[in-house]
Amino acid sequence: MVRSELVTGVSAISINNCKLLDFSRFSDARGALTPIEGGTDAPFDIKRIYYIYDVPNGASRAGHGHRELQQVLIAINGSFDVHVDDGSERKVFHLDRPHLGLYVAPMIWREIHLFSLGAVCVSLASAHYDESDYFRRYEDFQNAVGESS
Ligand code: T46
Repeated sequence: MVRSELVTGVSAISINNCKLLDFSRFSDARGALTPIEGGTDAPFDIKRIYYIYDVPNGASRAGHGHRELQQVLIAINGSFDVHVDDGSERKVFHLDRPHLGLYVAPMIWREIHLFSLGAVCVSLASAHYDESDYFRRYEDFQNAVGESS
């Protein structure tokens, strides 16, 4: 089964659309390698990659929602907690392995907390950077969820 089958067909706004993806690992005496291909391992074509690093102790990132953007978040080093919220329910995913990715669906509020020392968060994104895709205020996000239900 391709990864995209895990997330297609679920159109309602729900934290249940957010899934942990366990990517392949090729390990041998030299170490390990994890490949991620857009459209199969990641359930969308990857248009952008960015990473978050040098996070000071106690700092949090994100704290916003996206209208259309799909993402996969990976703790490529260290660990952190991703809080996902669909306007009524909230769930926390602890990411701490470079072969584990969290698929974050559109219309999900996300916050990232508890970065370990040296943690690096890689984000694979389905679209180029577009500020108009963001909900920067939680009330705006909740209103949009209400309008679409
Ligand atoms: C998300 C979490 C996990 C760009 O110019 N291009 C980019 O692709 C991105 C992502 C950001 N920026 C600029 C915009 C801001 O001036 O970088 C600055 C910091 O961005 P932001 O405050 O949005 O960073 P985070 O860590 O709060 O959120 C980011 C992503 O924006 C967001 O999509 O889900 O990482």
